[in-house]
Amino acid sequence: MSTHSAGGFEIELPRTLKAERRDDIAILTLTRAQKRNALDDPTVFGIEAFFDALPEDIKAVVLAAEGEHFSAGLDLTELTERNVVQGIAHSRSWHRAFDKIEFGKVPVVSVLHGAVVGGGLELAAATHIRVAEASTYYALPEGSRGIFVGGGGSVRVPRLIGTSRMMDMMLTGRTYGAEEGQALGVSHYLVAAGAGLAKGVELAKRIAGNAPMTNFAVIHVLPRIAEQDRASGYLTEALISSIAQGDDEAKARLKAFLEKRAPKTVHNRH
Ligand code: 1HE
Repeated sequence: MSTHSAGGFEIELPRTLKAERRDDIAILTLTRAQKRNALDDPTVFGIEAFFDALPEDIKAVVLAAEGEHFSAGLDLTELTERNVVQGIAHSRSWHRAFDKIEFGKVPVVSVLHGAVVGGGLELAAATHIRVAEASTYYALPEGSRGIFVGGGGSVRVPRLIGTSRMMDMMLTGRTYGAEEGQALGVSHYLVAAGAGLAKGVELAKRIAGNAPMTNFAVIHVLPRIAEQDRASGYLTEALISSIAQGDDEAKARLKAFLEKRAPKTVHNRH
């Protein structure tokens, strides 16, 4: 694997990835446009290494992609060589890498455009906030390729759009466009062509300004509560809300509001 050092980060990345620092946020970009950002092993391992090694002073990450498409999914040239045991190990390596995003150190905003298909959708689904440009479309072509999702898609995508819609996508090759994806809740923000990165950075900066404890609770605790029974959920909520309140940062922010030094919660247009 040919590697290069990465935009001020103490890590070697494969040529298919680029990292950049902007104050307290990082931008990780897929740079394999000539292969439509197909995800080969070095790229997936690079994503894992990047999120593993994220420095403490980075408070949010933007995941973007060069070229016309966010990602064409799994690199299909790698697929023909694997036996069953290797296939399981490969799928588990994607789970490990994408878990580093979903249950990592900081919130991750993905910026989508063009094809967000197969493993590309699995990758996007592991991020916390999705910004879609108008060119975005979503597909799960695994059905037509004779395979199955292996990057956590069967766990994450039904949580976004429901099992029945995912079945339709996989069985019939149904695709969803950017507006449909927005209506279904795949993306949180729908923006014009070319406007995704600026929006993603704006959102990441806002997220980076939150108390770290709140960001931790939102990405680590909220999804766990959603999977608990009601009684356990209420208890977990009581524990984490009390922990968050007890943090000095929360006390300072509440004091600032009560002393009229903090912004009010008004409706903001997106
Ligand atoms: C690839 C891949 C790939 C492109 N693996 N090489 N994913 C898919 O089934 C989607 C497959 N890709 C496509 O349908 C199309 O490439 C796109 C609609 C995304 C873009 O079309 P287009 O016309 O812009 O590009 P292209 O001419 O098809 O591709 C350009 C190059 O990228 C070409 O290589 P070249 O050497 O001939 O220039 C393509 O072969 C290459 N390329 N996509 C490898 N996916 C953990 S399990 C997850 C399971 C999945 O993700 S299955 C879904 C796989």
